[in-house]
Amino acid sequence: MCGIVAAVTQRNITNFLVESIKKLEYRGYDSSGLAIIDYKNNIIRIRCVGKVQELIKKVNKKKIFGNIGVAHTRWATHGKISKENTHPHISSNIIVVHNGIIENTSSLRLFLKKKGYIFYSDTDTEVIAHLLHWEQNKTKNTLKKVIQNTIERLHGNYSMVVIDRNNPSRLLAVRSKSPLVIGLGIEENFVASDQIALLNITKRFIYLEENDIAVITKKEINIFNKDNFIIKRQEILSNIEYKSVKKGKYRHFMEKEIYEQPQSIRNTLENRFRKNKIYFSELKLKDENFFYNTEHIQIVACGTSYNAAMVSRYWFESLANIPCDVEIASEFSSRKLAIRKNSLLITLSQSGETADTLSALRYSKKFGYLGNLTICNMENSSLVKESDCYILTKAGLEIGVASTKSFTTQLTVLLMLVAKIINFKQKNNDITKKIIKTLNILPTRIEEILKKNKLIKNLADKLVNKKNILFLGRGDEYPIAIEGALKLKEISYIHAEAYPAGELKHGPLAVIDKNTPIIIIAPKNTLLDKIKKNITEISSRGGVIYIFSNEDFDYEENVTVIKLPYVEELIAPMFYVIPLQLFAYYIALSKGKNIDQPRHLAKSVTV
Ligand code: HGA
Repeated sequence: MCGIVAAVTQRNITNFLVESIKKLEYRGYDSSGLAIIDYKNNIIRIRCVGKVQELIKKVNKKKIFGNIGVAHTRWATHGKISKENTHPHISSNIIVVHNGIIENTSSLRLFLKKKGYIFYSDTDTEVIAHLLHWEQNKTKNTLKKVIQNTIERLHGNYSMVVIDRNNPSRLLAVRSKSPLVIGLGIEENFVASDQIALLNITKRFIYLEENDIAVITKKEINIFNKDNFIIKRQEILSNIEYKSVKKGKYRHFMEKEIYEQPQSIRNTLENRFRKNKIYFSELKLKDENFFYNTEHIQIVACGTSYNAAMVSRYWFESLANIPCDVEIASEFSSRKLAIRKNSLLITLSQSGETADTLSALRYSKKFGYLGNLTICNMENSSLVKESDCYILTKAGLEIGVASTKSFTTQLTVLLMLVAKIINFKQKNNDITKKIIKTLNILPTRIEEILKKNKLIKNLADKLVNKKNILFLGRGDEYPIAIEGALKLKEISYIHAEAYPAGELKHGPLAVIDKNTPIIIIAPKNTLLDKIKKNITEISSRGGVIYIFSNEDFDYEENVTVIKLPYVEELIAPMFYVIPLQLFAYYIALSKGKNIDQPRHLAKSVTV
């Protein structure tokens, strides 16, 4: 959350800053701003509420020339959405953009007010700016030393870029909890929260690690670790294609990403099967010992990743016979854990920067887990770096805030992992063979269901004005119902809830009336007879039901069947989530919502 871009260059950086910050808008879109030190050594700051497009309009009306500057797109945590609270924040000669939360803001504010500082915003970031200025004035130290002294007083997260107008040849970048990447140019250098902001300028990147401070000029980059030693961080060459961040023929990134799922799954499966065995090149031999010894699996995740984990619990237990628990990351790290014997911790996150999941991983290290594994879409992410081992989903860049292809590729990896663990634990190879065979069919099955988009659009047109919608499922389709409800809430703002179909009569049945449609995921499987009984219970109480199924039903009024193509039971969760993604998308489209950037949300939840 919050996007940062900074540059120190030979050329005028104004256009670069606005174009690059636009690419980080997915990280926060409450407001955006930039500050440039111009050729006359003035600080030119432009800020505005709303989309980066508003900032671009404002910037285009001015002629600004400078070689050093920063830009920021905000997802507010401290202080309302207003121009005053928009970054960059300035204290005299010090300019700061920040991603994170300073927990001791109140006491530091009080301290600084007593020293005579005036606050123009309610943000924690302005506290950092004033504190840096106060420290610099008091000690006359170098900016690096000033930052090092200042961060000792900060409690919380503070990835930031700082510029000093009195020495406008360097950027200082500090990484604490949220990612920062340095882009290497020729006699110019850049910083950003995510490499996609810089891909049209460079392919060469250096990722800062926790507590690094980088001093960056046009020609030089010096990185200091938390013990103040100069440290060499690895330079990587990005293989992400710049064109992949365009919408192409689609109206929204979310729509594009829904349709990309067959290919993302193919990419995720590629080169991972050998002689009926699963092979992850990312895993070392020693990592595989974890699987051999695993007697319990604990998965920790948030949001859509949590829903994927919930599906996999059914697989781990029913196919591999390994007990599996799944927990929301923020809850996991708020309690004292009693861990199971030989328990493997698995974290799941698209970005690998999800703050709650990272905290949970760090917290888990205080307990005696057998080891930890992360399943993630970003190879250079914090979760990958801090975990014992990792497996990558190959979803490609996901820009839409509402996750789609991350979910189905996570499920693909999780099912492969189940097969891999079975390889280690059981002599019988039949289940692994079946999983491999079925996973190979999955992309085609998804292509088949994507062709049914008109059926889903018709349903969305029918239900677009509803205030509440319920989703029901049983077994591994229950988490799919949860994911369907989450997608609908995220992008259409319609209130939606999901329940296991058998649970309705224990309370929620009371809310059923003709205005609350119920979408039931009911594929032809071993649970179908049970779900049919639940359908009867609801329809006899006047509930209006829409069933997504590949089975024929002979119900009468109030029940509509949306007949979907055949799918193998094993991969039904990845298949049935597709119509739910499309359903949410079409409803939000008809309502004219901002689908890729829904209100109050942001992608990559780093705070
Ligand atoms: N706390 C700062 C930055 C917020 C942030 O990093 N969001 O992801 C603010 O509220 O402006």
